[in-house]
Amino acid sequence: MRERILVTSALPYANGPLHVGHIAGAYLPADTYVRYNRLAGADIVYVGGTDEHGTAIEIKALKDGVTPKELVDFYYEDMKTDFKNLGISYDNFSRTSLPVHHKTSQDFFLKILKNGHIERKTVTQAFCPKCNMFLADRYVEGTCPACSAPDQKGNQCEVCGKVLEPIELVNPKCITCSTTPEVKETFQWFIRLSDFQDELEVWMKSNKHWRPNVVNFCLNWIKEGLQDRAITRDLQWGIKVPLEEGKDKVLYVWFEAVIGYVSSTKEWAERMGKPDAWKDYWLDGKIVHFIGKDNIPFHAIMWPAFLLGYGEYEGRKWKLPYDVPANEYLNIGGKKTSTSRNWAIWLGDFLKDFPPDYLRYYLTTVAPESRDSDFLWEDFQKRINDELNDIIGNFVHRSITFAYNNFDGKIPSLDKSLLDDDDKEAIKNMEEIGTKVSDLIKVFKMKDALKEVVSFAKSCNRYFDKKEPWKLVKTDKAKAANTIYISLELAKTLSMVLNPFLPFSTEKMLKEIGISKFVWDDSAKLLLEQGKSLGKPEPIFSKVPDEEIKRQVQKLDNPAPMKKTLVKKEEKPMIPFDEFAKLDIRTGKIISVDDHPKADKLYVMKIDVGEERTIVAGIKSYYKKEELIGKKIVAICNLEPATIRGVKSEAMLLAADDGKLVSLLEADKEMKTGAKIR
Ligand code: B3M
Ligand code: ZN
Repeated sequence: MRERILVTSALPYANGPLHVGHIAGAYLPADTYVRYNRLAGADIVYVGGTDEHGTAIEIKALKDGVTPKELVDFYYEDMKTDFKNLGISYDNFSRTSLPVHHKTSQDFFLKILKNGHIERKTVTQAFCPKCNMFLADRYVEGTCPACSAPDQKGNQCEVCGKVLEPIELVNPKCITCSTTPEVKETFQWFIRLSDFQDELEVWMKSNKHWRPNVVNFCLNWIKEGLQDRAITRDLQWGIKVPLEEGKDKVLYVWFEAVIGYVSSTKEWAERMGKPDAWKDYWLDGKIVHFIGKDNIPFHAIMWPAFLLGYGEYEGRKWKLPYDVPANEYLNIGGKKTSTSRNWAIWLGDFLKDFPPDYLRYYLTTVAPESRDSDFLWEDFQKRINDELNDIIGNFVHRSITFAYNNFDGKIPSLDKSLLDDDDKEAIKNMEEIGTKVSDLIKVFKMKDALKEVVSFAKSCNRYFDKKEPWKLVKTDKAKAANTIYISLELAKTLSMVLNPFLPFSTEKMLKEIGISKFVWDDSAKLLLEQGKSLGKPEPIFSKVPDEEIKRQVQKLDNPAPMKKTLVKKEEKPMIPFDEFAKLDIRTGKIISVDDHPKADKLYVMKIDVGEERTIVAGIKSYYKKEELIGKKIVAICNLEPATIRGVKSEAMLLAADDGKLVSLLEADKEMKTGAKIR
């Protein structure tokens, strides 16, 4: 049976652009894994999306002077574009602000509550007397109580990784006004993680195939004894707690964000026209979460606890994560990426200057799989020039060019009776490389897998050099043909096994060899059609010049100031005059005004627009009845009637709305009613 796998990448906060550190951690390795599995014939779905709630969003919006909604709308598009340009091949890229996610999260909350693992508790919370609000998470900063690192946020210490409550910080400050917060009473809902302590421990110990750093981190956490965790917050922006007493609170972003993986899978299934398909993966598949190391506790302890707490879904248990291949950090030039200090290489910028595969290649060679690693511009140049260009690109290009120039642009024929030991060894290498690479990808060792490919490419070049086809072609054309046929097969295999890593360039390479579709196992086969025409060879890569690297280093040292989020104001499309002329706009007079029987903010009015019409208008907060009666107004008279809370409205008053005030458009008192406006 085909293996059924669901792969997720962490949902990035939609509060700033993506940088290469993000990519190395949770996105590129996931994409490589997914692309390999698709070629290998697995039934695999890859989902992600943006994380659009929580204080990380609210605070950035506040800083940029936009609303949270405007902020996330902007970065959702921005990230989606960046991911696409880098070839991150999501089957679905969702957003946690979508209704499907709100519903799914509330369902999780209510189910876990019903199963008795969530309880309401009185809590003391940081409260800023000056700002007059409770300070959730990142609204408080101070010194980490565990490792004494200064300037840590109230949710988690970036230095030692400890997950915190804001009031645990030493020397806490309100981030808005620097006031020392008070501690005040309120209530929140808590999940009793201790209910799952034993089950999680047994499970974690059984995860022998996981990276040891992840398992050890979690076992230490579990050993300390799992504490109850608040899963609600006093914020406006977010998913409402689905209970009457909780209507002013929202679900904690880390409670709902992980559920976003389920919501995104649901959205995918819906789009595919098989709305139940998500269940196959979540109730009966292998779930793999790609994340950065700071997200380990949320994915490997809390998320499994939520899934256990939910109990069965339609009689089946949720699958706990099959693996959580967390990566360490990618530093930049020896220093930790810091968006606040503007020390970062932004993905969008990078892709303006280099092809996406250059980044994919380099980031895989320095993947922080077992320890922090470093992005160094000089190293980048060296890898691209000496490996990607000189070893990989060169072999493919020289093989195709040789065939193109010496064999009429066609794939030469193979005479098996003439194969010598070198040929046989080259073919053997070709047959084996696919398995070597896939064995490593399957256990998330992308870096080692790519190393195997590079050493295979080296062996291909050695074969070519040793055979000296440029001499052979003059002395023994049949043997030269064999060499070039085999070289083309090697180039094909090289392109195929590189495809999960470098999807853009390998597609071009394969096209030159005449292949558009393939499966992983093809990489082990001699399958080129003799006599078939080759595409015109073009160099696939080119060297990165010294000046370019200098420019990049300078840019890193003197970055352009961070731009504020630019939110485009809504633009209305131009419409032809004919469309406008269809509107029947007339002057009218208000005859009577009554309260709407079922709505606080609405009036029901009678107006005279040449004939009498009933109209429902939401202007009660702005006008008293006596201000309205007798007023000469302007109304659109041919909109389809709408029934508003049970009353049919037969026209629409025109009014200006600047966000604060609403003002009815008026005609002069002397104006007749029913006059046409054009
Ligand atoms: N948004 C934190 C981050 O971007 C958080 C991940 C959520 S994964 C469900 O690193
Ligand atoms: Zn304050």
